[in-house]
Amino acid sequence: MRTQVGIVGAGPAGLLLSHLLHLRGVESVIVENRSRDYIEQRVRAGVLEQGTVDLLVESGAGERLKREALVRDGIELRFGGRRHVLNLKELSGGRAYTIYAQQEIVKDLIGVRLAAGGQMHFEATDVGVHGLDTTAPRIRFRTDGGQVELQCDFIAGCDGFHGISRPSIPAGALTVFERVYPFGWLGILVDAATPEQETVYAWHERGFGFFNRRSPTLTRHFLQVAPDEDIANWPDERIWRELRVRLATDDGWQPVEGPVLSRNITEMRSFVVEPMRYGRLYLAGDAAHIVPPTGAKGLNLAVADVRVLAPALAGYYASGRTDLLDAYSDTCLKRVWRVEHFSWWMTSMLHRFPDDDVFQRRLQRSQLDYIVSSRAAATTLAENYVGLPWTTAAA
Ligand code: FAS
Repeated sequence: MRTQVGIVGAGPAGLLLSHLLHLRGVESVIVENRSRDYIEQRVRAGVLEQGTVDLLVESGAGERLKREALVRDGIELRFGGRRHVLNLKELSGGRAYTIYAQQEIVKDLIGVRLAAGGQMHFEATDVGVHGLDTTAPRIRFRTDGGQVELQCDFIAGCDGFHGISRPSIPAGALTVFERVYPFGWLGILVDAATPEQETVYAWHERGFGFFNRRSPTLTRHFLQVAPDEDIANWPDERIWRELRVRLATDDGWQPVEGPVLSRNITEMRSFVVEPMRYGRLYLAGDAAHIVPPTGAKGLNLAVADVRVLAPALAGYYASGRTDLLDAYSDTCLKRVWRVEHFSWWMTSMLHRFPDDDVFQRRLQRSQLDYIVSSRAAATTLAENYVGLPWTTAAA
């Protein structure tokens, strides 16, 4: 088989890249090792920056998002039993954030790709990339029909942190920057109708707590737990008991309990590789960088990468220009490191660290008190949370 751009992975990065390339007349084929059904059910992110929403809507992949998503103006910082709502929209000059589940974006993007005749191979096995430092790289994989070799001009490695693209790059060609946090997040998705309210970030003696209203009938909660925690040790009642304690307020707020639809424990790490390219292989999304979910940035950063990569590839086909391709990694890494800092900062401020002492706790509390009492400090959080404006024009 032959195509212009071979894409490994049908997550938000791979699917959106294929869609944006299609809009620019560039052909692509996606190779995904999971089933369509599995990736359309996989619960992950749900907080979208203004820019992510604008790009999905402008590119024609946001019709359902516009109808069903929840647009939020603020977040609530909760500590010392008090609630502190930050109006992010007002603080950031009118930019808000949107709540719409990642799996719904994946469904929408698969929908627009199929409607446009897009080629996607699900449940591919033995996926491998080859000839990366040649002008004819190839993706090899197996389907029910047998062994396939997909010849490409370029390969986009959009296969996430545990994919095969990044490890296919020769050792020494990449520099790795990493920080693994000494805790994880136990996350639950709950079938519970809750009244309108802002996303809650709680700082508590017993560890971090989180609440967000994913839809009028679904809520998402996270609890800080030990990094090697076994989810079997957390029956529903223990989860609710801990949420009631960590999210408690002087005015008696209580989480609305309901059937737990999904649960998992996510490790927390910050990870970046430089450069985000090797030969004709371009890494995008979690394949190149990971942020702890405290800043709600993972999905948005994947979108930011392909927003740079799509016009760079299209520019090559339109006029043979390679300057945007050559600048791809440096362009993306500016935003990557800004977002890495914000996510590390939110994580450091809101979690208990095993080795922290009362001095560390006082510093965290002072940071929180400063944010809720200083417009300058609140504005810093706000503009990073809703997403800094794109610095690069969509060429
Ligand atoms: P993805 O991981 O989404 O997609 C990669 C795709 O490649 C997957 O479909 C995978 O099946 C496929 N693939 C992997 N190996 C392959 C191979 N060898 N061959 C072919 N295909 C292969 N972010 C937030 O902001 N908030 C959250 O609450 C949040 N929760 C998360 C929970 C979990 C458990 C995880 C892992 C991440 C979470 N994130 C969250 C971050 C998440 O949203 C990612 O940043 C986002 O999925 C990145 O998108 P992609 O880069 O497209 O990678």
